[in-house]
Amino acid sequence: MQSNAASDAVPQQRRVVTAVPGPASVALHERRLAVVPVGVASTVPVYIKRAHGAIVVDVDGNQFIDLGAGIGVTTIGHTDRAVVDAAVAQLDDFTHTLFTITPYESYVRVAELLAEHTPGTHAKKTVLVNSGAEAVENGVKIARKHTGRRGVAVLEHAYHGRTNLTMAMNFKAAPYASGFGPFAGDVYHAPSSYPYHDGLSGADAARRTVAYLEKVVGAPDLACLVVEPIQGEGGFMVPAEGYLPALQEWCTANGVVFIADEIQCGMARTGAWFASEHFGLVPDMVLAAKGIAGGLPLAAVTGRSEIMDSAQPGGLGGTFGGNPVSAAAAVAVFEQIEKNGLLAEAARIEHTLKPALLGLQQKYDVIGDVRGIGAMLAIELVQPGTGATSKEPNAAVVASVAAYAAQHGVLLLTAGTYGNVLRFLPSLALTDELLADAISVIDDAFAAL
Ligand code: PLZ
Repeated sequence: MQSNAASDAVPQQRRVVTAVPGPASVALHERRLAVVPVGVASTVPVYIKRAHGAIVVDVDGNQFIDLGAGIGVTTIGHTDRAVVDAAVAQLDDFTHTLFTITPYESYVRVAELLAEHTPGTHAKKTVLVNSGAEAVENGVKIARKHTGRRGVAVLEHAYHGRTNLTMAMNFKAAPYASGFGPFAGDVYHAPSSYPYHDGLSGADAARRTVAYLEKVVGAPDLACLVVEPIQGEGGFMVPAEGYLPALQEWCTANGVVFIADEIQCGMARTGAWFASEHFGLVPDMVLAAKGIAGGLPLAAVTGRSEIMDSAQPGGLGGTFGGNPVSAAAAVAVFEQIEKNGLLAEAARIEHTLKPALLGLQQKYDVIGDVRGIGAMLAIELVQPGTGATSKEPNAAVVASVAAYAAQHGVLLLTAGTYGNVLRFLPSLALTDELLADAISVIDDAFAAL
């Protein structure tokens, strides 16, 4: 389908024509402050008018290179033509019936595609919901029903959402949970693998995690272990080799449902359909959201059929879950990844960006660690001179570099338990040319410190 959408006319170029934020953004921000609570904070208060590929354009006409993709959502690029066309066609047909009242094909197709593309060849079933947090909630709920157990284990530095249960599952109290209690019980935070800080082998880190689970909870009371194969908000930690397989093995041996929260690291982000593949994992359940529908709200819980079918008819669902427009967009996302070989684009981005970041690490001793896989890379910032020893967090540098980058037309996300990580989560549509331009801005940002 040919389209004349304005977004198609967005040149893939960085361009800063006003102060950032510009006057139109400042005016909108004033209106917003009067009617939107401060709890909803925006990292960069520039108001967006349109976006395409790896560029977003604000209301003042500034064009930003988007290295965040709305926290890993527009993975195949903003306003991907096939995704927009699929959504528009569905909007014309119908916008809602409620799958649990009168169903439609696209929901079923998304479930088929997830069964095909999540790790493992076993029979799988999928329930579609609205957000990542809701996928986590449903994964836990189904695991509890299946096992008849109550305990939920998560890892240190984890992030799982902002609902009541998921607030209890996050590692970081501030800002996610502070003052919002009481929280759900039976959630246990086990030590994780964070090679840059703990220096442990995968086997030793796994022994530590398992010892915690066995002593503090006990397998007979544990329904599930929820892990992000590569932690997102926590700071893109890639666990030591063998760590995750050892955890999965322990879960299998003890009847604990092993749930991979692939909400940030899944859907082609790391050059595999799901990051679990890099570690040889075949999770009992995979949670997907963010990148699955090109920016439309959709999330999924895909699991072994016998586990998923433990929930009674009527026990799963929700008014908007698996919305037909979102589901149609998701089918197009799967097709585009396949048709355009986008897994290779994630690898391309790693091959260009990782050496560049390692180059910056040689130049600036506040860059303590460079890590990640595919288009999910990060640098951890430490106090000058402590990188080889105490690795003291340096959140101030992260804030200045991100602010400098925004002022110069590059949107860069922060992360990390200590706020001292810069993460690179661009869309796979980011060209090498734009990437080189963004890196030069970031280099300048460090030089300007
Ligand atoms: N699990 C691994 O990364 C969402 C949070 C943005 P929702 N991460 C971005 C913010 O500040 O709210 C996330 C995640 C992992 C679960 C979630 C939750 O997904 O769609 O935001 O509910």
